[in-house]
Parts: sequence; structure tokens; C-alpha cells
Amino acid sequence: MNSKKVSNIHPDHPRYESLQLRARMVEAYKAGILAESGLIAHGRGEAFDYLIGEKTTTTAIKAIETAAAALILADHPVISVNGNTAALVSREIVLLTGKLDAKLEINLFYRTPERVKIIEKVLKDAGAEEVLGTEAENPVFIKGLEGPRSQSSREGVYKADVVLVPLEDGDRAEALVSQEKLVITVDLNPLSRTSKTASITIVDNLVRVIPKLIDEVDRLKKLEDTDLQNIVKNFDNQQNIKDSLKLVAQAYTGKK
Ligand code: PTJ
Repeated sequence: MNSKKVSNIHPDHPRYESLQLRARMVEAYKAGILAESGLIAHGRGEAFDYLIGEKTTTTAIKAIETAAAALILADHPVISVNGNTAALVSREIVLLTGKLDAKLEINLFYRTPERVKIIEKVLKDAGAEEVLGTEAENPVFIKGLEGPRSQSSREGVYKADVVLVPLEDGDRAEALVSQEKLVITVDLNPLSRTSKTASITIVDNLVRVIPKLIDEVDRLKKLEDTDLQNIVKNFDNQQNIKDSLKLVAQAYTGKK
């Protein structure tokens, strides 16, 4: 994790990790990486993270395994990066891109040339050799979308068969699915439109997901394609979301 420790929070504080992350997001906002709404989105994520006990659940593990299998099987895997992703897991995302021989593309909801440039630098500083979706490209537009979110890179999301889009907005997730792409999202809110629309929804915090996804890619790379295909075929996203919700209720009631 690209952690920058905040000195005035004692490690014994029960919310230490959460407060560290929050402080990192404020720094990212000041550095121009994060949109103002990125801070609000992070707060929303914190609330849902609290409900799942701030840990990776069994349902998330299942979704991570399936996501790893789908990404390994992909012909053109693409990882889409927004401000929150760049702020939280830029190094891990670049590492994952390399392991999958995937493309890395910047896609911003609140797109400005300045933010694109800043995020491109963050990714390059984290080791990325190629970053798509920059201002230097002529974008291709995704059908059914308006505004900056309709932009995609010809060699990236436009061509992709499998796209990893953490913290995506509902409209874009729907448009990507309708283009017959397999859409993997990471969203702490199991009830968001993106969560319900995506092909594989990982209900967990991005900071915990990406390192685990890297480990799963390393583990599953040794399997045959047919085994990977079975993992993807046997995954039921709607059922997994329901199971994630059940875990939240169980944590509250203590009942199984
Ligand atoms: O960088 P930009 O311009 O592309 O803007 C990115 C944001 C996130 C601001 C934009 O896409 C947005 O407004 O997103 P939403 O609609 O607020 O959705 C964010 C979702 O991500 C919510 O459901 C949050 O619960 C969830 N979320 C927030 N932080 C995390 C998270 N999910 C997983 N891990 C997190 N760390």
C-alpha cells in the first residue's frame, strides 16, 4: 500500500487504519489526484466497510478468486483507474497490470486535463510503462453514455473483453456490460447500481482487494484454462451479493 503515516494518530487507536486512509485521501485531494466527490465517496465506503467488519469476507474471497480467473483468461484485460484508485493502490495496480499483461487506462468521472496529467504521473511514478486514456489520445466514445465518462481508449477499454473498474459509476458499468464486456468491480456498497450491474462484484475495500487479487493471479496462473473457465462459470454474482448482505445481517444479529 502507498501509505504515508500520519504522526498524530496513535497505532493503538481502534480506528487507526481507517484514520490513516482518511488522512491519505485528504493528502490526495490536496495533491489534485482526488475529485472533491472522491472524498465523499470514500466516506460512503468507510460506512459500508464498518458494516462488513473492515475485513475481507468469505463472499469477497470467492469474488476475488473469480475475478482473478476471468482476468487470466482474458484476451484484452484492462484496468481502469480513477482518482480514488490512484490515491489508494497505484503501486499495487501497476504490479497487477504487469502480471496480467493488461492495459492501464485513466477514466475519470470528474475529468479535467490537470487531473489526468497528475494521475498519469502518479501511475508512472508507481512504475507504469504505458498509461492509456490521457489527453494525448483521440478517445473513442462508448455508446449510451454522455460526457467525459463516455470516453475510452481504442487500445484500452474500447477493445477490452474483461475490464476491472473499481468504484465505477452505475451508468458506465451498465454501458460496458451492454457492450458484452465482462465487468469486474470493487464496491463496498453491495446495493449500488454498479454492484448489481457488474459481472463480478467484489464487496470489499479496494486497499484489501488488490493485494489479494495479485496473490490469486499468482496462484491461479498455474491452473489449466478449463479449470479457470469452471471457476467463472460456477460464480453467481447476484447470489454472492445476497450472501454478502446476509453476512452483514449476521454480524449484527449474531445469528447464522
Ligand atoms: O476520480 P473520478 O473523477 O473518476 O471520481 C471517482 C468517484 C469515486 C468520485 C466517482 O466515481 C463517484 O462519484 O463514485 P460514487 O458514485 O460515489 O461511488 C463510489 C462507490 O465506491 C460507493 O458505493 C462507495 O461505497 C464505494 N467505495 C468508496 N471507497 C471505496 C469503495 N469501494 C471499495 N473500496 C473503497 N476504498
